[in-house]
Amino acid sequence: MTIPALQMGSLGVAGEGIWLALGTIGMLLGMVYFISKGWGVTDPEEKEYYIITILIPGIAAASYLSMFFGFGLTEVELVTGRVVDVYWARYADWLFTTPLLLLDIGLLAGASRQDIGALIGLDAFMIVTGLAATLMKIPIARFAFWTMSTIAMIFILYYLVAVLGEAVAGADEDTRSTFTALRNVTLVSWAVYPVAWLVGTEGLALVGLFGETLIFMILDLFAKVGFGFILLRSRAITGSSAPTPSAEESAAD
Ligand code: RET
Repeated sequence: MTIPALQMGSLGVAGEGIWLALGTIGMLLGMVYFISKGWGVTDPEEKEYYIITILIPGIAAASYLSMFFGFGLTEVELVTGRVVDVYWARYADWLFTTPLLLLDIGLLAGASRQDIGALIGLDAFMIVTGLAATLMKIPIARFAFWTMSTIAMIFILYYLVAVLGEAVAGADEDTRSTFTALRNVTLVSWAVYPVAWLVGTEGLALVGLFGETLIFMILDLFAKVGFGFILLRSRAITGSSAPTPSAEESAAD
């Protein structure tokens, strides 16, 4: 006897359930690692980074689990008759986690509230227009919204380099090098998302749901857990950026 819900949960539509399961586990492991690393941190500024960075894989784990159980999945029937399987839960995940990633990097760079606000506003616009692209029934409308979303993404990436790059210029060496590493992870991983959408089932369907789910899982783990690893291992987040006296200096006092 087969239980449809379980079978669906374990396999997905095209066997992609395996990637959703791995995505859930990867996010949970990342979250548990970040929690254990942050346990006992008392410095308020450092705590803030931990809270944001723990939430990111936590939200993603919930989204991946819902997709694994087939809850975050819907079908869109295009006017052409093609039926697209859409994991909408990703967009719910991204709507919350991408602003948190930008908040982390903005705080690290010492960006102004206005600049962080502008980045987050653009980001919400990118995700919502991306979701619109995904749910539209008319192919040309899908590509029009994809283009809008991609333009918003290009602005975000430009902002990261130009505006945040300028904000971080006066910071200490640890902060600057951590910022550069996080910025590069973000530039590289984010830029692949619209391409994955375009070649995947939502776009030109050159890659099936199985391959596309794998690509998104790798990107999500890199952009969230890889990002968190770099940030939380850095000395840039410990306390204020004022240098702490070295052991010899304190002993000499
Ligand atoms: C979509 C489709 C439409 C065009 C663009 C997209 C961009 C998505 C991005 C997602 C980033 C997600 C991250 C998740 C967490 O780790 C919506 C796929 C531009 C950039 C970083």
